Amino acid sequence: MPAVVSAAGPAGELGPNVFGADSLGVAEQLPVDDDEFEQTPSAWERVVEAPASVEIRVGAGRNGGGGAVIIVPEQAPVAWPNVGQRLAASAVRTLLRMSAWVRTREAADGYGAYLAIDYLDAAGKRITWSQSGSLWSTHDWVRIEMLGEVPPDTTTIAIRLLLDGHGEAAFDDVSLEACMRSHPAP
Ligand SMILES: [Ca+2]
Repeated sequence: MPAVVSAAGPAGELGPNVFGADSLGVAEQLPVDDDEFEQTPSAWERVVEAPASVEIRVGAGRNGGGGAVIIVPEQAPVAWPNVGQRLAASAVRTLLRMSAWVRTREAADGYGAYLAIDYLDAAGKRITWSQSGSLWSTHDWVRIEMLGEVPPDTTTIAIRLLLDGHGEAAFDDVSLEACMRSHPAP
């Protein structure tokens, strides 16, 4: 008789401590200014060097509304043009969940379009960062989500929507949540 191997793995591993939505605890929505890119002037900071461009404009978003669009022409260096904004940091070890809708057109030559959170100390120096998976080539609107954890000494975070590469990426409907741990940090 061949040994029977369960595709689900040892049953003993499927206990209450399996990582997943249940382990994130209660999520609290954090305020993101102009999260739908519909305000003028917008609270978003644009970080870009010509000939790349970052614009917040009507028609660039979902359903014809406002959105942020990053365009990097072929002759521009591959860098990290982005729209971002700073917020006071949640407590150390808080899990953050950020999401946004993203669309790309012929994104290539780099990591692609993605989301990131920078963790900054009191002097404004970046301690580290978290980033999402990326989208490239040409894709219609898709929601990208990422998780990050606030490291020690963080006083400010900066959320960013980026395009590393050539091509075009548009972003809309940004959400940021703090997920309270069910167990206190040691
Ligand atoms: Ca919008």
